[in-house]
Amino acid sequence: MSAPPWLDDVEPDAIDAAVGRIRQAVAAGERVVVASHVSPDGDTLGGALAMHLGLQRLGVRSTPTVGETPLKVPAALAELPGVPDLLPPAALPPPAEVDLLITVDVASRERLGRVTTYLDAGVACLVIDHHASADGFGDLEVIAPRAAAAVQVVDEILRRLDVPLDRDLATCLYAGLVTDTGRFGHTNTDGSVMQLAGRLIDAGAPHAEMISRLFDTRSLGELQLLAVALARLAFVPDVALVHTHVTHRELEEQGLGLEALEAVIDVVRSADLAEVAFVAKPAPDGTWRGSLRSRGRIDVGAIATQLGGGGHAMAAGFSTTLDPADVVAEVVARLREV
Ligand SMILES: [Mn+2]
Repeated sequence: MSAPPWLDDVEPDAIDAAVGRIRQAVAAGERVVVASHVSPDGDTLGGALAMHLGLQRLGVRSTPTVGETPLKVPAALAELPGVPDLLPPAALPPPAEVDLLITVDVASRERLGRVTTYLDAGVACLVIDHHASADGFGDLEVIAPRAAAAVQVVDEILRRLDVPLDRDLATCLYAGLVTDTGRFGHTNTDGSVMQLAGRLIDAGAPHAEMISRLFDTRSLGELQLLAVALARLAFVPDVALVHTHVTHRELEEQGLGLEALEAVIDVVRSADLAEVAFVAKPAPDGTWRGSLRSRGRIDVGAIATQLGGGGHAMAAGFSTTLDPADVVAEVVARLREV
């Protein structure tokens, strides 16, 4: 098997150093905490749980966590192996008893939530990530900006540690791979992604079941919210913009959080005539967050930047105090200048 292309952009010694540090943890009987970022998704949770289970296979005392209280695991990820081992921040061992913190898919210190207490106390930290914007809070870092998912890096490290790929590990890693590639639909899906997917399915990752749970399962409330958003859907033909919004009250009525609006954006952006999709999401403080998606012809990152936000060419966002009708007018004005 040839080396995956994303390895080209990783500091040459970084993976060896990470593997060496974990071997040291094994040899010295160290205590390790493995952390996901707050509001965990499939990549950070799948990657952290795979690392945790891998460490356990090596005989390391490992504890996985998410630095928020209450610790909420999305329903679609609740069945992942290792989830029962997750400890909330209050139940974690004190810094003096922890030798190493490993973070997975955590691009910035604040995304660690309450786990930052370990950093503040000077606990050694190994960062495993694939964000180009990673802010360098670790003592040792393996950052792979061209990897589609952090789980690819976790897999590489576990492989070099000779941890056998079993069904549980494969299931966790697969959750990250399908999440961050949009079930292999995003442009970050390359041969190395598909090769890893093949290995994970061969090792027992329940492919169809996971896709169904992660992408094709919605609560009734989420569907009702979608109905509200779609009833309000509007189209601006000259700039090929589809847009809608959902109010804070409508979210509350369904007992849903802002993350439920990701599904709304995914459906709205599928409109065949749309080059750009825009959804205004109500922030808890009464302001709005604008989410922009492009089909590829228009750089929505540039538009979001003009409006005080940022992001990528295909997906971007910004915050605003304008109400949805006014913010749509702003977006349309910017699109007319493109
Ligand atoms: Mn990720």
